[in-house]
Amino acid sequence: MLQVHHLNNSRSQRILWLLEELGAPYEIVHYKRMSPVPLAPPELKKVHPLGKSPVITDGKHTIAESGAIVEYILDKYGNGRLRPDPKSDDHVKYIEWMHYAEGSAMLPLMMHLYAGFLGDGAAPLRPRIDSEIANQLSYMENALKGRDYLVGKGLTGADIQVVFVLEAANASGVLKDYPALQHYLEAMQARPAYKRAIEKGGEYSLGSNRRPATS
Ligand SMILES: N[C@@H](CCC(=O)N[C@@H](CS)C(=O)NCC(=O)O)C(=O)O
Repeated sequence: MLQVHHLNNSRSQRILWLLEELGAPYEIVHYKRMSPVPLAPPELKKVHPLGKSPVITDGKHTIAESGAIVEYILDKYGNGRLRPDPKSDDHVKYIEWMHYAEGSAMLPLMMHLYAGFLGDGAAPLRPRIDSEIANQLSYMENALKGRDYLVGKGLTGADIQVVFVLEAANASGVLKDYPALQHYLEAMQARPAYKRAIEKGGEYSLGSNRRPATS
């Protein structure tokens, strides 16, 4: 059976949510962030050399990187659900959002997190980080204004990718000025499958990762 190697307070919450939306069978193998520095425990490196989460194992496959995992699961268990028809224009937009979440949107938020550890020493970096966060959040805010989903008229894997970004932004306190993003995030978090995934995954509080040398 498909196993999700799930780290508390992490991106692997996405994968649990996806599997709950699909009603696909899976098992969770739990890993707990270490203390006082909340990195992943070394056991995760036995599953995949990067030692990060999410990682899934399914038969002969071990797959890291959440976007790749979402696509693999949709290919194998989706039966056409949660992504647009591959021949449609929406599919082109879907691919763009899928890659955008980790490829562009997360970077300034991670820089914000790390800069926070440096205190005043990070002052020269702040304007660049803040303007890039505003650039990314404004882009998503405009895309979601008046819409329930990023692409088409229903949930897709791209929403699942982007929602983690917004949760990270929220935990950093930078989502206040973006009403469409807040509304979208609340609607996603109210979905029954999202809530089931939270119950099964256990602790999920991204604010608790805000200590030195974590990701
Ligand atoms: N781009 C990767 C990022 C994976 C990643 O950095 N995961 C974090 C959790 S959100 C992690 O495992 N951090 C623990 C560590 O680095 O020790 C993905 O989307 O899967």
